[in-house]
Formats: sequence, structure tokens, C-alpha cells
Amino acid sequence: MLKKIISIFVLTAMLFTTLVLVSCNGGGKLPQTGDTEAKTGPITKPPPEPGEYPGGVGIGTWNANVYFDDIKVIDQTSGKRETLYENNFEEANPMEGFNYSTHIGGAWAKSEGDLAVIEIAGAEAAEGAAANKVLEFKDDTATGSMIWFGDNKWEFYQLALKVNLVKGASGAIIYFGVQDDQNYYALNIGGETGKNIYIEKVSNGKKEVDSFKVPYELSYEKWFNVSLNVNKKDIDIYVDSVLLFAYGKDIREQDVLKGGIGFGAWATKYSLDNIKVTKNDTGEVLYENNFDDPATLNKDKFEAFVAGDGWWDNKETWEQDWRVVADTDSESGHGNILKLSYESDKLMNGAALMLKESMNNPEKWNNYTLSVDCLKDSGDEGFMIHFAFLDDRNFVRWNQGGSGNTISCFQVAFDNKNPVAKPNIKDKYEVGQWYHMDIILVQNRVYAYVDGVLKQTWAR
Ligand SMILES: [Ca+2]
Ligand SMILES: [Ca+2]
Repeated sequence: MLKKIISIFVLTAMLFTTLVLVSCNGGGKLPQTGDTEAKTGPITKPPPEPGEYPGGVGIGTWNANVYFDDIKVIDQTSGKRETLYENNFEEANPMEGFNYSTHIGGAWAKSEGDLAVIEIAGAEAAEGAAANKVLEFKDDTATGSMIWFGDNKWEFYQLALKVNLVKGASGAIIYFGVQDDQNYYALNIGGETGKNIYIEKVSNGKKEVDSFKVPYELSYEKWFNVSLNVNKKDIDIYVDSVLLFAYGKDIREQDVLKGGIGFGAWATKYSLDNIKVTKNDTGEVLYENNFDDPATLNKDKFEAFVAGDGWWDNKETWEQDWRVVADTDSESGHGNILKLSYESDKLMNGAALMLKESMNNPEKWNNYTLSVDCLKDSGDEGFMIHFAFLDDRNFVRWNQGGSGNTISCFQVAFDNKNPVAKPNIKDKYEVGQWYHMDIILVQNRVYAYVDGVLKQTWAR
């Protein structure tokens, strides 16, 4: 049975604020609406402009055995930050207020054995060694389990919870903007194949994928946080503390990441192979080179730049530095590779070798995936992979293993010679080891992977 809770407008009535807080804090349950709605009287202040994602929230699974814990919904209307809902599954009747449905396209039929609050301990417990009660979805063959709760008038809130994928082929689902079981949104962590994360929109019982499907390597038997900040027009969605989506956000044309690809370096020698650029939507291959044919590296195809505040002694004669050579380690299977091998007494800082055709057609060179294999030969810094390059004052590069092989970051120049570092993360690359990189541009956002694992993401 749907148990409605007090609306956020009730919170504005000072008379009842204390009563509501006592209800929220006592046992982590949704306060019961009862007859309080009738007593609230007229609203003295006009309500804020309505949000675009009103609704309750929920949790569920797709082909996975999953634990959930520490679900919290915080009101962000006018910065009040009051707790609208809280459930750590430690109190009596922890499943009170739940509605049960099946996610569109799934075949979950709720059964007693599948869904239970269980006690876990030791390394499994979210709070370390202490025993901890969590909600478990046990049946890893069930598809589209859906529990939803809250108030379909919630508009501006933060939803935070902890998730642990125990096992299964796919993953967990977080529901939001739930009006009813035919109209809602779903953050599908793992998707139906366990390989990506995306947002689904369900309208009148019809489901459609409504975001880019972000490739994602799920980690099992590990607690991670999921949070959604629901604003008026858009929703910031974090998985494992990484902002994966700014769902619904208007993207200005000038912020779309578009432009060429290329490879740079800062006082570091490295090797490259298997460059491939593919359009995300059509799969069209925009460029591909495994350097079987050394003649594909030539001045008709490539142009040298100094990107940023560096210096490159051999810029005009770049073929002396970047060369196609046979990989001396035949077991690597790389055959010919592109090697950066400059003379050590020449300066090589901020050198960028760019693919000409990729810079000349930015309307085509956007929303692409750039894949490349990289191996560090020597030097203090790491790899510099360029993308969205328009000229030497407008570019983005992924600087991996910079600052003495301790950090990685995106370095962004936007009508500026000196790039600005966007989030630094701790990072390190071993000499003599091949790494596979994927850089995916989706409108104004970049997702960057090493060996299939998302390392960092940033949006202009
Ligand atoms: Ca708990
Ligand atoms: Ca090759």
C-alpha cells in the first residue's frame, strides 16, 4: 500500500516543523501523512518554481545479488537540508513504506526469500568490523526488481546511499523522479550486460535509454556511494564519488568538445600503437593506424605544434623525433610502433604531433572515442594524449603520470597559451609496460580510461 508522507510544503508551516523532525529522527521512517495535510492551512509564501523531476526514489537490481544501506534523502529547498527520509536498516520495521513493482522490461516477482534485511559482519560490513544490517536482494537471476518510496512531490533533494554488488551478471538500479510504477527514471549501474552505466526514462510504461552508456568496470564485494543532487532542471549523479552525469543540463555550443587528436610529450620518451578514433553514435571509424605501413607517418598527414608553454627544438623537423620503428619486443605483438625518441640534449617540452584531418573538421570530430596503446620508455613525466585540439591555444590534453609520474589531469587551454589543470588524481605508469587508453568525448564531457577502468572524467 502506498504510504504517503508529508509534503515539503508542510515543512514550511512552522507549527508542524518540530513534529515532523521528531518523526524523521525517530526510527528513520517516513512520517505518516495522516490528517496533517488538512491542518497546514494556507501557504504564506509562493512555492518555488516547480522542478522537472518531481517524485519519490527507489532501489532495485538487474541480474545481481546486491546489498543496500544508509539511504538518505535531504531536502535542498531553500538550503534547508532537512532529512526527508533516512533508513540504515537497523531499526524496527525497516521496510515500512516500501512499494513493490517491476522495472519495465524486467520479470522480477517479489518473493520472501529474495528480499530481506540481513546482518553482515567483518569485512563485508559497511562500517568496518561492526555488525551491520543491510537490505539484500538475493536472487541474481531476477531482472528489474523495484522498490520505491518517498513522496511524489519531492523536487529539490539529495539522495545518497551505499551499494555493494555481491555477485551477478549486471548490477544495481537507483530510481528517482518516481511518480508511479509507469513514470520514473532509473540510474542503471551495470545496465543489462554489466558493462556500463546509463539513465533510463520511463514514461507511461515505455522505457528508453536517455543518456550516453558510460562504459564501466563494476567492482564487486565492495561498498561504494551513489548520490544524486536533484536540482530544478538538472541532476548531478555521482557513482563511487565520481560525477558521471550532469543529467538534463543545457550544454552551450561552445562547450562541446570538438577537434583533433594527437600525441604530445614533456621531457619523456614513449611509444604508441593501434590508434583508432570511432564515432560514438554511428561507429564510423574516423582514423586508424597500427603503423604496419611506416609511410602513413608523413608531413601531409601530420603537423607539429608546441601546445602550451613548452619548447620543441625539432618542431620543424619532427620526423627526427617521432619515428615508425619495429618494436624490439616481438612478443608484444605490436609489430611497427610510433616511437618518440629525441636526442637528450634537445628540448622536448609540450611537443604535440597532430593528425591534420582531425583538426580541419571539428563538426565531424566530436562525440568520438580515441583509443591508443602507450608504453613509457624513459623520462620523468608520462603520456600526453591530445583531443578536442583546434589550435595551439585551444586544446585539451590528458597528461598522464605528470609531475614526476605522480598525477594525471586534463590540461585545458581555451583561447589561452597556458593550459589549466582540471582535477588532479594520483597516478603512476611503469616504464616498459603497455597500457590501453580510451578517451570518450560525449558533448562537453570526457571520460578517460586505462585498461578499461575509468580513471577520470571532466566536463567543460
Ligand atoms: Ca545498516
Ligand atoms: Ca603496430
